[in-house]
Amino acid sequence: MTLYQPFLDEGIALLKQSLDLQPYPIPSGFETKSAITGKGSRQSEVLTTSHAFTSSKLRQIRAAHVQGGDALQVLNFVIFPHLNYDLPFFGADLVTLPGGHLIALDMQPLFRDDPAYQIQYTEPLLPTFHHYQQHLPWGGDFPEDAQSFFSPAFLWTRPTETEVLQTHVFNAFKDYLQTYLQFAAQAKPVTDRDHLAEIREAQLKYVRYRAEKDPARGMFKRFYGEEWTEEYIHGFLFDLERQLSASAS
Ligand code: DBV
Repeated sequence: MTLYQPFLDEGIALLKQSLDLQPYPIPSGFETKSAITGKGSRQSEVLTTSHAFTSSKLRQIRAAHVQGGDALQVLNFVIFPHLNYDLPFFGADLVTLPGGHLIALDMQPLFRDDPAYQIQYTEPLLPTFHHYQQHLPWGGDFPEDAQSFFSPAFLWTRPTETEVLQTHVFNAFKDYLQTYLQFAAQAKPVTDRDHLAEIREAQLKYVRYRAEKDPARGMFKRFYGEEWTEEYIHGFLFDLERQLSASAS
């Protein structure tokens, strides 16, 4: 069963409807990766596929899709805007492990504590958030140092019924992405030098945090080894620093 394939398909379809979508290069060796886990009759394949696009306002739209049977399904889907837009990040972390489902859905702000920014990029999402929160209760503890990266519309839940993923979580994913695409459609390029510097700083802070604390690191290392994993994290999943140093040299 590939629980999250419909999310990936629907996400890409929504992107295509509203963006001038182009392919974003995936470093070779990372488009698909497979490993066999377990022993004897319990052997199974864990397949990770990568998907990536770019548009005039969105620097990197990328997804990592891990498929390893009923008890191992992950879709991590993130949008990183170009550095001359003040758009938030779109982030979906849809995770199914032997212990259950874990869903994180948000538009992560560049400037969390700026009231004008909140009015522009968080408040419009709050009715959607409150609607889904009725069906998707707060998922409990999560890492303290991650809190400053999430918006007040952070949907964080641990559904116990798989059906909830196919209904409420699927609808929430579509609504969050659609709202994000409306923000992107309205966004105007930033030209102020100081503001551009702030955006760059906030983007770097975010990707550094996510690369350093990637909760999938342990899983990827077990399946595919340390070298592949670190290269995947820094060269594809959270590649901003690499991209900036490549364009500076
Ligand atoms: N998470 C990623 C990427 C993944 C991924 C790139 C490609 O950022 C998967 C895969 N997330 C993934 C897996 C787990 C989680 C958990 C496999 C389970 C780890 C485990 O239990 O072994 C949101 N994801 C989580 C958790 C959170 C998030 C809070 C629980 C982690 C914990 O309790 O330690 N999304 C994640 C996050 C940010 C975000 C931390 C920060 C800004 O956007």
